[in-house]
Amino acid sequence: MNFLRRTLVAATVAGALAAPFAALAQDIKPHLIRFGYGLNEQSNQGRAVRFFAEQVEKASGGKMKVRAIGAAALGPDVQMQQALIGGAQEMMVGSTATLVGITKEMALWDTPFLFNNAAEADAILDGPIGQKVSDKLQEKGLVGLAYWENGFRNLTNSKRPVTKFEDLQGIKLRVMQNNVYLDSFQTLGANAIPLPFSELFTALETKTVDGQENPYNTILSSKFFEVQKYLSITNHVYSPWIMLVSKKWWDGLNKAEQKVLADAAKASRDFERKDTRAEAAKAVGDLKAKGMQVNEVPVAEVARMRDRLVKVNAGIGVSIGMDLWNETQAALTKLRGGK
Ligand code: KDG
Repeated sequence: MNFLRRTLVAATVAGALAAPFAALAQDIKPHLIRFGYGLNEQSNQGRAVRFFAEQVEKASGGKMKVRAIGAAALGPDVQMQQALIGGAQEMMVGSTATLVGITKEMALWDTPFLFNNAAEADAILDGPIGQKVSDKLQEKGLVGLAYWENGFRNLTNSKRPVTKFEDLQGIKLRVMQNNVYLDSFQTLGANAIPLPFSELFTALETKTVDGQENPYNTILSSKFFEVQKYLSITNHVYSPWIMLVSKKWWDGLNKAEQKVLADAAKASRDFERKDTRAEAAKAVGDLKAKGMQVNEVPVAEVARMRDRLVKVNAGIGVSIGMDLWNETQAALTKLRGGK
C-alpha cells in the first residue's frame, strides 16, 4: 500500500474514532448551573465545588458554566433539596444526614461507628451499596453523582472536656436535623438540639447551645474555635456529603452533557477527599494553635459510647430495611478480613 493510500486510510480511521467525541462536543448546549453548598467559600467543601466548576467548564468547551453559591446563600440543605426536586436549582452538595426525610436509606450513613477508617468508607460508599442507596434518590426527584468526605465527627463545647459520655450530661448539644443524631446524643445523656448548619455559629456564640459535633475541617473553616473552648476526639461517626442534581433538570440533558457532569463529579470526589484529608491531618495542631483545649476520649470510653448506642443501631436496621443493614455488615466483615 503506497504512502498516500496509507495516509488516507489512517486519516479516515482517526476521523471515525474521533467522530463520537466530536459529536459529543457539538451536542453540548450552553447551561448555567446554580450549585449551592452550606459551608463557606474557604472551606474544603467550597474548594471542591470550585474544582468541579473548573472541570465542567473545561470539558464542555466553556458551554456549561457552574455558579458556585456557598455559605447557605440558597438556604440550608433541606431547602436546597426541595429547590432541586422542584427544578428551581440545578445542583448542590450537602449532608446525607439531612436527606433521611426524603430517602430513609440514607440513615445507613448516620450509624455511629459504622466505619473504622476512610478506606472502609470509600470502599462501601463507592461500591454497590453506596450506589444502591444513592439510586433510591431518583424516585424522589434527585440524582446522586458522587459521595464526598465531610469526615469523622468530633465533639466541641464551651463548658468542659468530654472524657466519657457521662460528661455530656447537661450539655446543650446542637445536632443535625436527623433522628439518628438526635437519638444518639440523647441516649448518651446530652440535651440534643437539632439546628440547621447555617444557624450553628450564632447559636454557639450566643450560648443558645453549648456544643456541637463536626469534622475538624468544619470546626476550622467555620471558626468554631472562636466560640468553643474544648475539642474532645471521639470519631463517633463518618459523615459523607453527596453531590445532588435536580432530576427534572438532569433528564433534560443529553448523554454528552450528563457525561460531562458525571465525569467531573468523580474527579471532584477524588480531589475533595485528598484535599480534606490533607487539611484534617494537621487540623488538631491548627485548632490547638487557635486556643482550643484538645483531649482524646480514651478508647475504653469510646467503646462504652458505642455499647450504649447499640439500640440506636437496631433502630437504623429496622428503618432502612434489614437486607440493606445485613448486606452492609457483611461487606464490612469481608473488608476486615472476616468471612
Ligand atoms: O450544608 C452544610 C452541610 O452540608 C454539612 O456540613 C452538614 O455536617 C453538617 C452539619 O453539621 O450540619
